[in-house]
Amino acid sequence: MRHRLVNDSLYLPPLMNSRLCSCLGLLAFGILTPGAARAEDGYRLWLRYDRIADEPQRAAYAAVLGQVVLATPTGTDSPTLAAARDELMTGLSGLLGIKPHITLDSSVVNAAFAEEGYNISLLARDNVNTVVITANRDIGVLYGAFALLRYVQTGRPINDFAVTEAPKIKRRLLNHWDNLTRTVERGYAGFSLWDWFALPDYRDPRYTDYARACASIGINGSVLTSVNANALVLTEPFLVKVAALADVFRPYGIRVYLTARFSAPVEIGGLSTADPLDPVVQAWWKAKVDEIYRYVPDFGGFLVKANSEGQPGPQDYHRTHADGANMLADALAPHGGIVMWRAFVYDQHVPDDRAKQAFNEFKPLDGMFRPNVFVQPKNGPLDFQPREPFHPLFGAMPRTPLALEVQITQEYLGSAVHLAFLAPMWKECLDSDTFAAGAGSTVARVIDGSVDRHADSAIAGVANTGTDRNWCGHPLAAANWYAFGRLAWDHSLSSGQIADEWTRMTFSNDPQVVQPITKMLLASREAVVNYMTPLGLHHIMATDHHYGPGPWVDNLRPDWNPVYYHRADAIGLGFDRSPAGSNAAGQYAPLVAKVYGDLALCPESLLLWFHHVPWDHQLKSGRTLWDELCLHYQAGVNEVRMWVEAWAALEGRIDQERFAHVQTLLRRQEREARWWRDACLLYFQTYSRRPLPAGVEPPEHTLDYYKGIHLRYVPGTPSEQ
Ligand code: GCW
Repeated sequence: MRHRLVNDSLYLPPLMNSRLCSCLGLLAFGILTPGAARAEDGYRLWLRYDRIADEPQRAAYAAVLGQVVLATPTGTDSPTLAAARDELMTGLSGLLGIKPHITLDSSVVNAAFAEEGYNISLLARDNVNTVVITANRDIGVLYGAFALLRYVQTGRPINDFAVTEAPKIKRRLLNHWDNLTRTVERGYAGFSLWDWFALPDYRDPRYTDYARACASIGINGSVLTSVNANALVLTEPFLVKVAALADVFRPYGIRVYLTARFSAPVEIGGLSTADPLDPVVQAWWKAKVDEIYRYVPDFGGFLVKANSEGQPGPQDYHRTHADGANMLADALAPHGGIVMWRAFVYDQHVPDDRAKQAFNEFKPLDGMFRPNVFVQPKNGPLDFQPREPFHPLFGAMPRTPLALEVQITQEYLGSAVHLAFLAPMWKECLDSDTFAAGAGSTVARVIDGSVDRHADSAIAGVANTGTDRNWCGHPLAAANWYAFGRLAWDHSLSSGQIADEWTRMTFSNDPQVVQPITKMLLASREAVVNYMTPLGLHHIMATDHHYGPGPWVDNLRPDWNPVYYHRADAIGLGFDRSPAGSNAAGQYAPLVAKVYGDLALCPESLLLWFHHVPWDHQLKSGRTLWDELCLHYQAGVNEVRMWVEAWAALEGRIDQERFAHVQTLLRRQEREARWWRDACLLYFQTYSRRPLPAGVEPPEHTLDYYKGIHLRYVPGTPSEQ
C-alpha cells in the first residue's frame, strides 16, 4: 500500500483545511434538527445515524470521509471486515449523505498494537483525503470503524481522528442472568433476548443488533445464561442453539460463555456424584467441554456460582473452591477456555459478618488456582448496593487474576423505573486505591493485570437488556450498558465524558439537550444513594424484589434482614465494622484499614457501613448524625424534583415519544423518592426519638402505612418467575 500514515497531524490540501477549520467551531454547537423531533422508540440505541442537519458541519465531515481504507496485515476480507464496511456505509451515508468508497488493503502494522487495538489516520492519498483504519486484526478495524462513527456522531473535531487506541482489559463481558424459560433474574426490560425455542432455526435479527451494540463499545464476551444455572444448557439440544448465537456474534468479536451448574454430572450426566476430585467426574467434564468446543470452536469458558445461595458446589463434597474451579479449568485449558469463579459466597450458618465471608473464604486460596481461573468478586463485599466500599479481595490475591463484576441492571437502584447513571459508581470502585503494592494500586490496575503482572484480565457487567423495544426499559438506562462497555475498554475515561458521548449519540448535539441530560445523569447515582441509603447505609430494601424501602424487616434468615445491616438502636445507627466490631475494615491494606476503621477518618459516605454512630454524633457539617441523615434523604428528593423541571424544558427539543416516557418515569421517581425518605425516616425516628430538622418535609403517611405496602409481581423477581 503506497501511503504515509499520519499520526498526530492532519494533512489536508490547504483549501480544504481552511474550510474545515471554519466549520470546526460549528461542530460544538449543533443546532436542533427538524429530524430530532421525530418519534423514536429507542431501538437504535446510540447507533442512530440521522443526517447531520448543520450543512457546513456535514460538508466538513463529508469532505474527508468519502474514502476509507481498512488496513490489516493481510488485507484479506472477512465477515468482521464486512461488518465494518456495512456499519461505515450505513453510518456515513446516514449521517453525511455520502456513499463512502471503502477499500481493503494490507499495511505495515505497528508491532506495538495490541490484539484488538486500532489506529485511525487521515492522509491525502493521490491528493484525495482518505481515512485509514489500521489494525493487527480485523476486529480492531471494526472497533476503529465504530470509533470513527462515534466521533462524527458526537461532533468531535476532525484532528481527533488521528488516534491509536487499545483496550486496557482483555475480556469485557456481559453476564446475562437469563433463564432458559426466557425470564431474566433481576431483569426489568422484558424477557430474555435469546429465543431458545425458536433457535437454532430462527435467528432473530435482533441478535445482530445486540452484537453491533456490544461491539460498538468494545464488549467481546457474552455469558448467555444465569449464574443460578440450569444444567440443561449443556445438553446437545441447547448447545446447537448456543452455537447458532455464537455464529451470529462471531463477526462482531463476541465470544460466547456459559454458566456451569456444578451438579451437572449428576443432573444430566447420570453420575452419582459431582465430587471434583473424582476421576469419573473429571472425565465427564472433559468430555462435556470437548463436546461444547465441537459446537462452538471459540467458546470462551464457564462462569460459576458455587456454594452460594443454595447453588451446588465443591463444598458439598468437602472440597474447596479451588478444587472445583481447577477441575473445570483442566477441562477447558486444552481449548484455551477460562473459568470465572464467583466470589459471591456467604452462609447464614457462618457467624461472622456477611461482608467478611468472601474474603475469609478466598484469600487463603490465593496461589492455588490454575492459570486459566479468574476469581470474580462483585465491586463491593456485600451485594451491588447503591454504595459500598470496594471489595477487600481486590489487592489481596496477587497470585490470582481477579475479574470485577458490576451490575448494570438496577436491582437495588430502582430497576428500570429510576434514573441512576452508574458510571460514577463504577469509577468510584475502579479508582479506589487498594494500596496492595503501594500507592496507586487502584482496583482498575488490579483487574487490568498491571499491579500483579497478569497477562489475562477481565471485567463483567450483569446486563440490563431484554426484549423491550428500547432494550433496557428506561429510555435513559441504555446509558449504563454504554458506560459499562466504555469503561471496560478504558477505565480512565471520566463519567462526564461517557455521559456526554452517550447523550449526543442517543439524543442530539444541541447543547440545550446535552447540558441538562448529562447534568442529571451525573447527579443521579448520588441522588439515589441519598434517598435510599445515605451515609453508608445498605441493604434496607424490601424483601425479595428489592424494590422500595423495608428497613423494618426482621423476619428472614438473619443475614437477609435489613435490621442486621443498619443496627438502629436507642444509641445510634450503623454496623460496627471497626476493630471494636466485626473488623471488616481490617481486611483492607493497613492504610485503608486505618481510614475505614477510625470513626474520625472514615469518609462520611461510608460512615454507617463501618461504624455504629451515636444519633447526636457531630458530622463535618456541624450537624448531628440524625439531622444529617434526614437532610440527605431530603436532598435526594430535591434533586429528582429538579430533573422533573429540567426535563420539561426539553419538550420539542427531543422526540415526543422518549420525552413523554422519561417524563412519566421521572415523576414516578420523585414520588418514590419521597416514599423512601418518609418510610426510612419514620422508622429510624422510632429509635432516634428526635424531630425532623428544618428543611425536611413532614411525611405524608404513617409508618404503618409504609409497612403495609406489599408489591407483587415486580419484574425480575426469581420467586415470582
Ligand atoms: O443480589 C443477589 C440477587 C440474586 C443473584 C445474586 C447473585 C443471581 O438478589 O438474584 O442471583 O445476587 O449475584 O448471585
